[in-house]
Amino acid sequence: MRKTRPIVVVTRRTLPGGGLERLAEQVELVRCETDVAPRVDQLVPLLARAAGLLSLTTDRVDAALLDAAPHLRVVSNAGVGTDNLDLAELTARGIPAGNTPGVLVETTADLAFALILAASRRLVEADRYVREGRWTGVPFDLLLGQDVHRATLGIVGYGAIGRAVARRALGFDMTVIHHSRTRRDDELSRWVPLDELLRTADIVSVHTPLTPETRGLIGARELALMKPTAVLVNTSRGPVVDQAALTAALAERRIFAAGLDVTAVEPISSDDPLLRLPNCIVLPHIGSASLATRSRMVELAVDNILAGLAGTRLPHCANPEVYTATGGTPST
Ligand code: 8YV
Repeated sequence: MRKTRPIVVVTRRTLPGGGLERLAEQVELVRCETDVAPRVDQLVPLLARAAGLLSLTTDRVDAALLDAAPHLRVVSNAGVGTDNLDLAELTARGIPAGNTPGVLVETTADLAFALILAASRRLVEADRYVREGRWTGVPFDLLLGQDVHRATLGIVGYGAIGRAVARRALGFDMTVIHHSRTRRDDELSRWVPLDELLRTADIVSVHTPLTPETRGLIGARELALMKPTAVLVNTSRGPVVDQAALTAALAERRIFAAGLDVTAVEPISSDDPLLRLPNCIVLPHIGSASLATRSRMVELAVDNILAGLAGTRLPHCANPEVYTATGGTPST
């Protein structure tokens, strides 16, 4: 008789790459029939017998959801951010949670740099100008932007992605400064207090995870410290920046422009005032969205699921304390 396979719920119909096919060879895969985050009432009925949950960073995994999954042995997020997971609750229940650090660093840094260039040089506005048939002559002061080369780049949150952006900045002869919890200079960049960074930088790029300490880190006071010519780029999490304060600063031209891959609420409402501002670029959270990188993220998420089901340590565990808190035996 064939051994019953553990049930793993995946919160999407499909994910890029071959990871899910590999997973399906070893488990009973239950897919949510949706391409976007499922509603809780869609997800809950699937979880009753689930041993594993493969989630994305847009799926909230909290106590209420976990109550519906009494047999869960592992949660695996296909993403590096874990602010969608209640890690304390998972640890208390002895459930290890995986994430996918490393593989998306360079792809996300590419996008941050694309936003730095696009917002500084007004690329989206310029493209619209051409498409709207307004390119009928070339006024000398047409779409004047800010230079990126030799500018000062201020990186807020100096982890792997922040450092990858700093490396790219060297090719543009930029001066790089950063602010992070750890006060440490390196060969790429000098640590400075946040206020000094905001006053000095021509371009501010945000790369902190979302935590209680970083929520609203860039608010009205911080925006007021920035130069009127400054550009703000955020590819981390929307709530790190106070969006109402940013909207006001951009509308009143107190800073030059913003490039956002993330917003306070995702998806952003189509009538959000931010979308009416010509000096703001808004992307639909595509930082890690290259085919190769998203495929690798799924592969890592699958590795984490399989390790969790086998009762071995997850290759990338976001709550390693689960192994000590439960005396080395996470929930089985
Ligand atoms: C998301 C991200 O995973 O990894 C993260 O933390 O924010 C992204 O890479 C991606 O948008 C899929 O939800």
